Amino acid sequence: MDRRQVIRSTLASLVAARTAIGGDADGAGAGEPFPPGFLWGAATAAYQVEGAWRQDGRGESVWDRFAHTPGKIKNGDNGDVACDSYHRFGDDIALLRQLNLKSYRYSIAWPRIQPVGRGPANAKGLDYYQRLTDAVLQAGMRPLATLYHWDLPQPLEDAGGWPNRDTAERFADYAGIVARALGDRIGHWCILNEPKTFTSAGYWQGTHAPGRTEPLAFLRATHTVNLAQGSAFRVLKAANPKLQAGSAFDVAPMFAATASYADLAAAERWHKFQNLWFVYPALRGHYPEGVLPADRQADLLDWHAGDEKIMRAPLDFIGLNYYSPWLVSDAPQGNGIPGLNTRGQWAKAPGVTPKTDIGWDIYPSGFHDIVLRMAYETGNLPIEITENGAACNIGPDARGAVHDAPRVAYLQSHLRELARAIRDGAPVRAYYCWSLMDNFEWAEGYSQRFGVVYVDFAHGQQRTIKDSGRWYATVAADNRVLPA
Ligand code: IFM
Repeated sequence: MDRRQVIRSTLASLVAARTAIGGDADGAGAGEPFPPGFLWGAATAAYQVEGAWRQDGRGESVWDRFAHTPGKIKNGDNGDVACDSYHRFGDDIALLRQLNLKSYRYSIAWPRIQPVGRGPANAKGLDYYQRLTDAVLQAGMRPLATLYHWDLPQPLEDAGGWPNRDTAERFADYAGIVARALGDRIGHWCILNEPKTFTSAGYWQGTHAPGRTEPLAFLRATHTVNLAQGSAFRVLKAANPKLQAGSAFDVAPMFAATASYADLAAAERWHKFQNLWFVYPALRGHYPEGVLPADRQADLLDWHAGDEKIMRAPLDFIGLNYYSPWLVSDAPQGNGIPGLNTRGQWAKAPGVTPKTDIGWDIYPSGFHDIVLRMAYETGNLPIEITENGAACNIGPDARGAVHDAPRVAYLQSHLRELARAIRDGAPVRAYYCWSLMDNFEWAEGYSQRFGVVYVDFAHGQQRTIKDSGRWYATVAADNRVLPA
């Protein structure tokens, strides 16, 4: 067997094993109630839904610049208008209510608050988020606000971006402005969304804004982001000691491609680098052992004495975003990151697991596994599933209805696995599907639809609840996962 065949057969046997023990089987968690008070919600992010990119004093972000650069986004799309949620947030909150949801996760756009990334607050930007938040509260929902869902003010990128340590201080200033203005009404905060993805796609692979392909800058960006996370945590608490703060970490179970020692070791290294790199600094004040040689910390990360105190933050909860597992194999040739013991590469498993329309593996029991693993890694901190969902690009039929059965199946199978994880002891208290509505899917533009609500971008932004939305509404109402 060549390596590709080995990977395929390994994943095939994993799938078979899971099914045999009930992990993916239809009966797992079916009809099982979630804990009383479990919070059902839906998530969006500012650049993906708001539009109004130049309105009311908003400054330019790295995503405006990236999306306006020809060739960066599929079909030349951008977030200039997106779902026009800036003007339609009342309609969107009404949709959340129709879906029986009790929480809305949305993000605050830094360039609306500080148009050039530093200096005084833009009153109109703050006013927008005050109105949005008040509307969420009036609808009887809990707001969960994300401080950073990737829209770095472009002037800060021009000054070096996340690889520049100063960006951590700028972020803390921004967090302070927002916390003082909104900390009286928003009790729950995600400081960062997916730090792994925005640093690696933005500074290493260059597929996301700001589109840089500089491995060392990427490593330094990760460290600045960890400093920013710790500083913002303290600033939030200073504004209101009662509020709860965490971050939304994108995590994936790392399966070794084969049972060889080399692949097992690579999978473990990759777990530390991809799942724990932004968690341990906050909870323990250091990076996961075995990845970063101690004598390289200063030059690879631009580490200064005392950084362990800055990045440490006793997060109140952990947000987890789960979509797909990774299959990891050793990569003797290295992976282009200098100095770090991260040797390894990950792969999808062509032809083995089903895929969503964006091409991501569908592997529900991986959700159970990573939730439990992260519960263990974080000492059983409360967990909120801050994102989970699928791209499914089915549009309306002749009568305008959207029968997105593959998304229903995806959500159903994953929620059953979540129920199983809770039964196995994971302290999960909330779940947000990604996403409330179809929106700007970063480098994929509008080509990938993740919403449980359809958005007709070409014809007046009309919103239509999909079959998946209707099904999810019954889950939220009954607090249990029923058959579709
Ligand atoms: O759309 C994104 C979101 O912004 C971050 N998490 C993954 C989603 C799907 O790619």
